[in-house]
Amino acid sequence: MGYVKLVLFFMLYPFLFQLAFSSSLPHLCPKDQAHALLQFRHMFTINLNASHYCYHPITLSGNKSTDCCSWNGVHCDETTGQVIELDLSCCGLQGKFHSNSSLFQLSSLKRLDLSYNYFSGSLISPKFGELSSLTHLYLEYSGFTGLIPAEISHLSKLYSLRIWSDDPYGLRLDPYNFELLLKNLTQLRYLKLDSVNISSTIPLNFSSYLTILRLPRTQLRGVLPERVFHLSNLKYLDLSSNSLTGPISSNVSGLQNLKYLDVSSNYLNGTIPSWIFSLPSLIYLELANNSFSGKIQEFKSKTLAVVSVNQNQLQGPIPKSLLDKQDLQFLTLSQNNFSGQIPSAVYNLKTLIMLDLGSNNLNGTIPQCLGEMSDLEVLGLNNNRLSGTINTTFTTENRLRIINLYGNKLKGKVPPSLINCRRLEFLDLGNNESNKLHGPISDSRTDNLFPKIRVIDLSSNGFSGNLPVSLFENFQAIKKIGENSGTREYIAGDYANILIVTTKGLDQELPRVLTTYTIIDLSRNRFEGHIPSIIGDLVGLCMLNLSYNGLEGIIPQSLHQLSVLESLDLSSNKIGGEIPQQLASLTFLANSSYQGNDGLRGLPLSKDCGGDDGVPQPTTPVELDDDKEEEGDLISWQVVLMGFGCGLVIGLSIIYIMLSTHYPVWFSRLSN
Ligand SMILES: *[C@@H]1O[C@H](CO)[C@@H](O)[C@H](O)[C@H]1NC(C)=O
Ligand SMILES: *[C@@H]1O[C@H](CO)[C@@H](O)[C@H](O)[C@H]1NC(C)=O
Ligand SMILES: *[C@@H]1O[C@H](CO)[C@@H](O)[C@H](O)[C@H]1NC(C)=O
Ligand SMILES: *[C@@H]1O[C@H](CO)[C@@H](O)[C@H](O)[C@H]1NC(C)=O
Ligand SMILES: *[C@@H]1O[C@H](CO)[C@@H](O)[C@H](O)[C@H]1NC(C)=O
Ligand SMILES: *[C@@H]1O[C@H](CO)[C@@H](O)[C@H](O)[C@H]1NC(C)=O
Ligand SMILES: *[C@@H]1O[C@H](CO)[C@@H](O)[C@H](O)[C@H]1NC(C)=O
Ligand SMILES: *[C@@H]1O[C@H](CO)[C@@H](O)[C@H](O)[C@H]1NC(C)=O
Ligand SMILES: CC(=O)N[C@H]1CO[C@H](CO)[C@@H](O)[C@@H]1O
Repeated sequence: MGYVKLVLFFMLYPFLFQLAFSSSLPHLCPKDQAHALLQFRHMFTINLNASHYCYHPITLSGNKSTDCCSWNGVHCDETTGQVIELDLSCCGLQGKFHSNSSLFQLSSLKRLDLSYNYFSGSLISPKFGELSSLTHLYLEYSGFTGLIPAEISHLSKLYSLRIWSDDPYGLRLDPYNFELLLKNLTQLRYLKLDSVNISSTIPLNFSSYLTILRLPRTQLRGVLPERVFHLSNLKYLDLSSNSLTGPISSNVSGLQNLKYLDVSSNYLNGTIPSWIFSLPSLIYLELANNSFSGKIQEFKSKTLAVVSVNQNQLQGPIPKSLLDKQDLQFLTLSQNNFSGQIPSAVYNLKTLIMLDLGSNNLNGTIPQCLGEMSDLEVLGLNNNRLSGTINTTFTTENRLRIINLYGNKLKGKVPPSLINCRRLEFLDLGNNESNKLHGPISDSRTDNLFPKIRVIDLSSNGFSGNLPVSLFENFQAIKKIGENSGTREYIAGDYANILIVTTKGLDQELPRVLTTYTIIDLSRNRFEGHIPSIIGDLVGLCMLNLSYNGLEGIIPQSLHQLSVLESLDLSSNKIGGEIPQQLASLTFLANSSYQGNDGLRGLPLSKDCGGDDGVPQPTTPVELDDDKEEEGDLISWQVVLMGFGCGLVIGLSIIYIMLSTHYPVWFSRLSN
């Protein structure tokens, strides 16, 4: 990840540089300016806790008896002493920002940065339009609501305007004012309006100086006008998460400097025009989640770092030219109809971090060298037609966090070197039904096996032998109960939202999986022997499915420690005996949603069986079944409840938010 940040940092460096406030020589600021600043400061309280975007909050200090030009974030003109630059970003300022604010007395201001504060519910005052010297105005994530006033368009010297609303319904820009703004701000180089409700088509009159145009989540609709691509200085274009329709014009040339193109999450269709593949400086290409069809052509850019075209209707082979991009870090082609084999030359992509080819039509075998790609963290080959063995050696240096081979036709033994994947959080080898993976999944080594694993799905294969006790012992991440409060962590961390995870247990595709959602699914294999009581130590477990195996013996009492378990399926085994009384302490049993409990013996009856609110699909309550008792110890039982404890429901609500704030976190931190 450090490397990605580095690359993107350099890519954005010229723009970040504009932000750097130049240092100036000592000088005295006029008293009225100092007074205005102090007065402004006293309008607000400081809340340094809230904004997670601010890593180094600035303390706004002012001392009447010192020169205000020496205060943090304040810069003055060297000759007049007037305040010309004010950087109050990340100061934790909290309170209402009124039109009578003394800030508007600083009439010489050229740069004003108020981003990342809490002026919650404050309107953007028309008085901003009177700060006529402004070249840079940053109002990102600072809690402003209402309408962006037309007066902003008076700021004809504006070079850079950045407004990002933290509330998607909070800020609105009238389509007419939007056009006005664009027409009048003839010097504009950098325009970013993020999550501002504009709800119009894209106007045609832009400043031809525009270098960075970012209008994501602004409810833009209609076709993407060709005019946008005639902005020859454009380096950075982001129109993602809007409602743009139709094809992208093919009649485009120039754009020698375009580094970043993101039109993902729109309704664009047709083929991807060939000029996109010819862009010489392209680093970042995001076309995901549209309806593009046809083939991908060979890429000319040598600098590509990110190619993300997932969730379209693309087909054909994986382009060869992608395999010699020395800087490629993210390649996501999933959820299309790409066919052919995975070229083994993929190994040449030494910098690749994410290879997501899932849900396509790929066949052939898994290239042998994949386990040797030293930077690879995410390998998604699920839901294809891959066959043969997993004949790769995972080196001890590998950094894999996700391996998803679900839904292929793989067979043979799981490579013993899999145990070298110490960073693994998600392993899905499930549903390789037609051929079946088998073999022992652990060896005699008992230390450090998958300490970070949170989801392991080996279902519908041919694994045999006793349940792998030594594996369970090392599932450190499941041995604690995940915290659902505070910031959410996702499997695969920061870039998880460009990864779609499919698991059978969830029976749906989740854009990202909360790290608190832990799954062990070993169903439909040939495991035998007893259920080891050590499973009871996996207290963070949300879902355990051991059904359709040859397990026998009794249910260990230790299972009652699984206090956040939402789903337990032990059906179709040869488990016998009493169901331990202690299982009554499992909260989901108290919540009584059962299914298919034929033959349960002694499962504690709960008081509020079935039908109560908030609990999904309660079915048959538990009953004793004497007939089954006569069949000896062969008891088939199943308890199912999809609950709330482990965050699936929370996870789903997060997905919505994720779709509307599409940026990978690591990216927004750098670029906003
Ligand atoms: C303000 O600055 C003066 C001069 O440097 C210093 O003596 C005084 O302690 C400062 N006051 C505060 C409140 O920091
Ligand atoms: C500024 O306006 C607000 C709201 O109208 C008012 O409450 C406040 O007293 C005013 N402050 C000054 C210094 O006039
Ligand atoms: C355009 O900017 C000028 C200031 O240069 C201003 O006088 C004029 O009113 C602005 N036009 C609009 C339509 O806002
Ligand atoms: C805006 O663009 C349209 C189409 O290019 C053009 O006809 C019109 O004259 C432009 N208006 C202004 C004010 O520049
Ligand atoms: C693209 O979508 C539009 C509707 O937005 C539709 O009319 C058109 O036929 C589609 N074109 C293709 C090539 O699918
Ligand atoms: C996927 O591509 C294959 C050809 O490789 C084609 O036969 C099939 O119809 C395509 N499937 C879809 C859903 O477009
Ligand atoms: C795995 O790859 C090695 C090295 O190429 C080869 O010798 C071996 O036959 C392969 N095994 C299988 C089962 O394909
Ligand atoms: C457990 O796995 C079996 C077979 O893979 C599946 O049919 C069943 O629905 C699963 N149980 C739960 C509760 O998901
Ligand atoms: C005993 C117990 O944990 N009951 C829980 C059942 O589920 C509801 C939510 O649907 C919880 O509020 C209860 O605490």
